[in-house]
Amino acid sequence: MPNKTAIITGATSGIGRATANLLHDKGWGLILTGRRMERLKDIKSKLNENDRIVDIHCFDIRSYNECAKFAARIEARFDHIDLLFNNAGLAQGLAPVNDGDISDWETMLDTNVKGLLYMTRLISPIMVKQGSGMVINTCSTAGKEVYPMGNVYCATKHAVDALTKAMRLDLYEHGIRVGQVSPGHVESTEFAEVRFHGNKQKADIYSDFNPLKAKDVAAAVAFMAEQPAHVNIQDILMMGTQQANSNYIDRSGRNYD
Ligand code: NDP
Ligand code: 8X3
Repeated sequence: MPNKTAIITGATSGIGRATANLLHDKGWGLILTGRRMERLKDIKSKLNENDRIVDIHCFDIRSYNECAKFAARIEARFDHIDLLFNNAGLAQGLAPVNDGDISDWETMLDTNVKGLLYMTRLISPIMVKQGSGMVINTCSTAGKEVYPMGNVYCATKHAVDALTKAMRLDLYEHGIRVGQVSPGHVESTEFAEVRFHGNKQKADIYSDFNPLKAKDVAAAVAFMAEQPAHVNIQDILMMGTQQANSNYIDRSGRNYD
C-alpha cells in the first residue's frame, strides 16, 4: 500500500508506537506526534531507512495553538493525508469521585476529549477538501462500560465513543471514514505507569493475567486502515482472552503465553 500517509498522535510509546512500526512495515508514510522529542527522534532513526517519510512533531495536544501550528505545517508540506489516528490519551489516578484529584481530572478531559477534538477540527478540513480520508480514534472498553474508581477516565472514553459516532455523521458524505478501536487492558504500553504516576508497584496490573499487547491493537488499526475505500470498519472492541469485560478478569495466572 505505497504512498499513503498517516498522522499518529501519541506515537512515542505503546499503541501509537506499535502502529507506527506496523504501518511503516506496510509502506505507509508517517507523521508522528508526542511530547517527548528524544523518543520521536529515536523512533525516526529506527524507521527511516528508506524512501518512506517519517516526519516527527513534538507538541502537547492540550494546546489548541500548538495543534494549529502543527496542522499548518502539515498542510504546507503534504498534499494528501489518508489517516488521522487520534490515539494520544491517558488515565491519571484511580479514586472514588469523592476523593478524586482535580488536576488529574482536568488532564484527562483536556487530553482525551479536547485534544482529540482539536486535532480532528484541524485535520478533517484537509480531508474534506480531498474528498477522502479516515479518522480512527482510540476509545476503550472504558468507553463502553464503567468500573469502580474509573469515573472520569471512563467519562472521557464514553465521550470518545460518542464523538466517533457523531463525527461519522458529519463526515461520511465527504467520503471520510470514521471508526474507532476499543481495547481492554493493553500491556507493552506506559498506560498503567502513567495512571499511577510512576508508582511501579501499583502499576503492576498485568502480572496475573495475559492482556492484549500494543501490537495486537496496532494490527486492528492497520486492518481498519487498509480496507478498500467502500468499507468502513466502525468499531473494533477487543480484549485479551482472560478478560470478559471491564470488571471480570481471570487473574489466576498468565495463560496462553
Ligand atoms: P502510553 O502511555 O504508552 O501512550 C500514550 C501516548 O499518548 C504517548 O505517546 C504519549 O506521548 C501521548 N500523550 C499523552 N498525553 C499527551 C499530550 N498531552 N500531548 C501529546 N501526546 C500525549 O499508553 P497507550 O499506548 O496504552 O495509550 C494510547 C491510547 O490507548 C490512549 O488513548 C489510552 O487511553 C488508550 N487505551 C489504552 C489501553 C491500555 O490498557 N493500555 C486500553 C484502551 C485504550 P508523550 O508522553 O510523549 O506526550
Ligand atoms: C484502558 C483500559 O480498563 O484500564 O482504557 O480503563 S482500562
